[in-house]
Amino acid sequence: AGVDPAWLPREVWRPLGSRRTLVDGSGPLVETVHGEVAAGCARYGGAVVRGTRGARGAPGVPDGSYDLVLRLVHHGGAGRHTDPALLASPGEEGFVHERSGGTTTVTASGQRGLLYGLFHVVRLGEDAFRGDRAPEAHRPATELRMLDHWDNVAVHPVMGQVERGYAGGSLFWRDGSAVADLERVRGYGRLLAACGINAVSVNNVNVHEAEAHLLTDRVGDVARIADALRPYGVRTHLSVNFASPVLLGGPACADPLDAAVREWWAEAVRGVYAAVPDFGGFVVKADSEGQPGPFTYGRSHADGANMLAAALAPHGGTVHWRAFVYDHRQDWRDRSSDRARAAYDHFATLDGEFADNAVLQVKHGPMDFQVREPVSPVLGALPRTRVAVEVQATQEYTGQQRHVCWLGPMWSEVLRFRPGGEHGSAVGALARGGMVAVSNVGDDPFWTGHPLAQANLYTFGRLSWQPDAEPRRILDEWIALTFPSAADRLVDGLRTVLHGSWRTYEKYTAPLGVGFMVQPGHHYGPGVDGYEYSPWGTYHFADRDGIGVDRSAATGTGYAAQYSGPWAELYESPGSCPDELLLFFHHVPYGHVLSSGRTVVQHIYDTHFEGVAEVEEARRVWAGLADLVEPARHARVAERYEEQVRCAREWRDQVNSYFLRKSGVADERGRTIY
Ligand code: GCW
Repeated sequence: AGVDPAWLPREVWRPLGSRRTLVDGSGPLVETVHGEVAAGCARYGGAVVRGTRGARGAPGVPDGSYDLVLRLVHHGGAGRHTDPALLASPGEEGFVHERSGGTTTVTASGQRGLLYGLFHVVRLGEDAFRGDRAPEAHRPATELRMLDHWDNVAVHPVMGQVERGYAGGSLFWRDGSAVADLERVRGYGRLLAACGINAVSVNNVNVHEAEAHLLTDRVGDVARIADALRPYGVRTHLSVNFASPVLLGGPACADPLDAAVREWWAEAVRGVYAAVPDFGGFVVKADSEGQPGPFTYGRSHADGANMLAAALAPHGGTVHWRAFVYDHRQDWRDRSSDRARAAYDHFATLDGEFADNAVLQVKHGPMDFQVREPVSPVLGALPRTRVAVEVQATQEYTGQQRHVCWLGPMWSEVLRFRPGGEHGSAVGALARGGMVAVSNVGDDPFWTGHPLAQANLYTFGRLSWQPDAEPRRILDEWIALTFPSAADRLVDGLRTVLHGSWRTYEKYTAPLGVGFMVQPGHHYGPGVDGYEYSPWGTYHFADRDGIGVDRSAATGTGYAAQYSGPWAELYESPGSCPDELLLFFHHVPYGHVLSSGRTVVQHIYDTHFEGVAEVEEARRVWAGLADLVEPARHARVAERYEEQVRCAREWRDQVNSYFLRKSGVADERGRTIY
């Protein structure tokens, strides 16, 4: 009650709910499917029949008397497909969808497959019940499609309850334990299943004192959450502290090669599986930003990951080991060290050393979720390692869910990038370890704070299922589900305000890939020199003559040489480096002419004026949709546009004034710069 239905408003059930459906098969997720169909039918007058034979319909009733058949076929069971390979191919999570003789059929050999098949029919709406359709197999590109929550159980004095959370408190934790009423958690699982996500990590990767106990004496809390997510095929994972043995009263060290430490972890994992039989595994941030790790004991990150992998393996669990390892106590005076190099320098040489159930979880860019970064060279550098791509749905650096910033196009660019050049595989195919997003969800009634930020969560889910999908098609799907029977004017308006919003955000913030320039600590709003003399390794090096970081091999930090294929060469020279990444790779004078024909400083002025104008225009378009959107949702977005316009102007004026003062170069068009 009081919670936004997001992309599953009741009307989306009308086509299915007004028809006759057979749900055939048995198992807990088949019960979920049946429950969903029954609820739809109760609303819209259809009927659902329950079969449990796993083949050939309910006793005595031919399939043809149903509009929809949702069937779980057991391995080796009798299917009605002429081509058994087609039926076998979808795997545990896939399904086959077809339509003939007035009956739509979804067949799956795994229960999750049936659930995803159901939501496929929901997405198709009336189209699912029209014409004929030859059998199509649908299956996810990768078996792990995960959201990481940076939620603290205890409210952290600096970071609050959800680190980098912009949607209220935690969905899972309240007053120091798992929330008493798990209805919303269950509803979350349902939304996730409807966009293809099958795993959630329920606590922050910075594992503080209270949260460390989730692994042992507090595992009952984790089990309650897992019980709520399980009916929707979502497995629960936990972030753990590498020094857990020490913190939780085990051996006095956490050396991954120490027998007593290994036995401590094996025992802890046995306890977790006793409470959560389908537990997914661990997420680990080690030797990063103050978190403990194997370096303390002179061990490698493969040693660390493999110890946890060994403890998890007998139970079928996976360890997600994050590659976000860098020196956060850098000396800004030292121009030879480069944070961008760190992940590759630490991990590329470990290829082939990780256990089969260890996944290396790599941030999509080499720095930290900036609005524009090159794709991390790590993603193409470990062919013998299961690598997962990590993106950030929570908008830490992209407007903190006060600004509209639809990230579909950015994620799609990452997933389509081919690290080995045009003939090599895309990142979406190389990421055999899965796709992970830092969740943007909290206990906010709209789930994501900004109602339009729901589109990011949905888009991530669908891209994780199909990384080469066209993001605009996914956005249209989200619009159609979230705003059923929307007038064309509303559909057009939503497209207008969302499609270009990432590029708009890029225009009014840090230019040409240089990154950061945010207020230190909370990271909201402009702070051009906010991190310039800090230990965090995030510099732009602007002076009176120029700006940017020389990461070339010839004269800079050598980062560009971490790429293979044609990329190393392309990024090496300012002449061939794409404009949007120029300042990431090169330090150039303000008068340097971009391939667009504009100078760097004029580009900065122009884009900042344009960016603000685009936000003002989006605010106007949104205001014009007031008659077509429910008042509460409209008002929430409208209010956030006020803040976005204010903040974008602040960005424009600070960035433009900064560069005018540094460079002394006037704006060609004589606009107001302070
Ligand atoms: O983006 C940075 C954030 C930290 C975060 C870290 C990480 C959880 O500023 O708050 O810590 O990344 O990814 O581990």
